[in-house]
Amino acid sequence: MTSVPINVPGGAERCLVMGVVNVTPDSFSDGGLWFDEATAIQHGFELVREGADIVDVGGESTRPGAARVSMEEELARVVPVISALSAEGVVVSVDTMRAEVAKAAVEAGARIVNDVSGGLADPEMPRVVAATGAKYVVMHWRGHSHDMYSRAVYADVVTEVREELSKRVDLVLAEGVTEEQIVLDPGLGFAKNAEHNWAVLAGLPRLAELGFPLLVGASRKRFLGRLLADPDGTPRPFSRSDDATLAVTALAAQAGAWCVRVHEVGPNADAVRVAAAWKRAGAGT
Ligand code: PMM
Repeated sequence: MTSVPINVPGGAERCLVMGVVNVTPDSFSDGGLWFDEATAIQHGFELVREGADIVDVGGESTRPGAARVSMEEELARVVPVISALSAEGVVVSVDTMRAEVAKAAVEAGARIVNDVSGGLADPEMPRVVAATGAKYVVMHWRGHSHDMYSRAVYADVVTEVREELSKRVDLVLAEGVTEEQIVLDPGLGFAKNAEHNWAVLAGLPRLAELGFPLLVGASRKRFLGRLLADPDGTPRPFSRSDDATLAVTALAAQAGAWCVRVHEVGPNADAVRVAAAWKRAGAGT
């Protein structure tokens, strides 16, 4: 397969929307909801109807503290869902850190490999992605979920994320991935506390200077719940942080993000259209 740009109607003018289907029993905000194969497939189609340009299918939770699943289990969770969605023309990405899962997913029709470890968890990943020609989301990551907060130490988070992503880019290019395949993601919440996440969002233009499209995954993350905490300090539950996600989406789109990864697709699809209309009007003045 050769490298294909993700050709989505309107994609050139607006930020894309990636809807999440976590085929897991334990993801942070939606664990267990789409664990059953048929329900996961149905949910994927529903996200497309709501306006998702891409459906991200994952079989391993990356929530803080999560334990890893076996490769066999991960394959069994994601491959049938990816096959069913891809067969109907849905642009699917696979959320995996394993090269073998990525390979099977692309064979099943996935066109994007979303590797939250940016190739660090499985050294085979860049070579495998290079051979498939799929788009490759390289996320900033410092280690597995069980102890990632101990790595949330930065003198200057934006500079360090930028440098570490740049090193990952050099490595994946050396393994045969092409520049056209690469999308970068600052990895909100991955080895980052709330303050780091806000700094990274404010620093998106500096990350964009690396010259690659940017994906932003803020949806329902804890730093939003912390921002909106009750006066007694109780964080807002993720189930009531979708409006805050929308605000991040609009601002990220305005800052030039290529794509936002979200759980609640409909309102976010509206938000990226609002941001695009605003930008178009600005370009005409
Ligand atoms: N976040 C999660 C999972 N996969 N992929 C990318 N590229 N970026 C992210 O920020 C990201 C991701 C964790 O979120 P979830 O468990 O709530 O889906």
